Amino acid sequence: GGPASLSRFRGALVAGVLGDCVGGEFEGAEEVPMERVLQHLNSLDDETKGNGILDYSDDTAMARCVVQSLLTRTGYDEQDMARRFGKEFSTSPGRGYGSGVVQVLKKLSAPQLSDVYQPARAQFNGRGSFGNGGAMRAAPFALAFPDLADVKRFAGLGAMLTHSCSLGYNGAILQALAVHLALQGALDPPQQFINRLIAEMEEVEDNEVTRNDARILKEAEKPFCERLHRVRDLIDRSKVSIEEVISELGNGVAALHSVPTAIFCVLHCLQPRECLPESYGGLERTIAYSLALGGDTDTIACMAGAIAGAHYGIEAIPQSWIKCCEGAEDADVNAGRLHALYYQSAKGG
Ligand code: R7I
Ligand code: MG
Ligand code: MG
Repeated sequence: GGPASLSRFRGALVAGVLGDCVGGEFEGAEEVPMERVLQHLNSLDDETKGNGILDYSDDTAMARCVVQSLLTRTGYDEQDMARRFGKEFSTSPGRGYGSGVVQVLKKLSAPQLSDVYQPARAQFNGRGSFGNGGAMRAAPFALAFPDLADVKRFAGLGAMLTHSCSLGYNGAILQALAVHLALQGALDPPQQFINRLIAEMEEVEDNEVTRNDARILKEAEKPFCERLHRVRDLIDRSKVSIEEVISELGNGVAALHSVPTAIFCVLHCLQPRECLPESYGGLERTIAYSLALGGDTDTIACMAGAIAGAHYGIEAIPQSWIKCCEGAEDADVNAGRLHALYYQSAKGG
């Protein structure tokens, strides 16, 4: 479809859910041979397996809260979104949440809470979390707001409800930016796409808070920009091993070690790759490749899936995969609603 077509909205929201659901199998695994990844993905096509459903995890549970809040409030409402996170956690605490964020979510479900950003600020001795929990649920912000400045502002604020460290919420901004640009059809050529992301993140990371967090955590002055330069170097090379990707970009639970990685997965898989079946299209390649990195596979595949889905559109997603994943059909319906909200906002209404 063309820029910001319904197909791209549906692709983004549905492929994010798929990445989470199929990635759950390997979360935390140190080494995942591609053979095992392909076996896992092939089993989704196997009707005789009795239509086993793969459950979604916290990534999708929280993204659903973001979607519902943006739709119900027709925009960003911090009180409403915080309340939904708290309620979702108290209803289904077993979705695999990060060990720290659980404390925040318990506090967010308390009805007398007035400053909804306060619980997040109390995390990790007052420094706030740099986990990827803000980034994993950032895609819907790109689907609700047509204006780039709004996407950045609200993706950041929405992440701060649980992640008050700049290395956490800036990762959410980067993920939302990537989905926003992919939705416009700006993912290809990849060099240009990365340059756009770097230019935007130069601005996002140009402040005292970010510099201070980076200093304390012994990272580069603009940590996400530095990682994006590494992504650019890696996509320039004809051959890159999985080990190199992991050592250069990471595959861990920190936003800094997973959002640039997810972006790399999408760009690397724009072309056919030797290690992946010829029958796979770009979206299938992206999901498979993300899982083969190991580590935080559900979250990296979820974020890469959302970006790739925005680029390729819903038609690129195998029906059999959609049928196997909890929440995928819901995501498809909600993508249509976000599409309507996006165009309502675009008209200034
Ligand atoms: O970021 P968060 O919501 O976790 C998301 C991850 C995804 O992979 C999901 O799929 C799920 O599995 O969890 O949860 P947090 O607890 O805020 O952060 C995740 C982890 O990052 C923490 O449990 C810590 O191990 C680590 N972490 C930190 N460690 C030290 N100092 C995050 N921030 C810090 C920190 O400041
Ligand atoms: Mg998860
Ligand atoms: Mg995860």
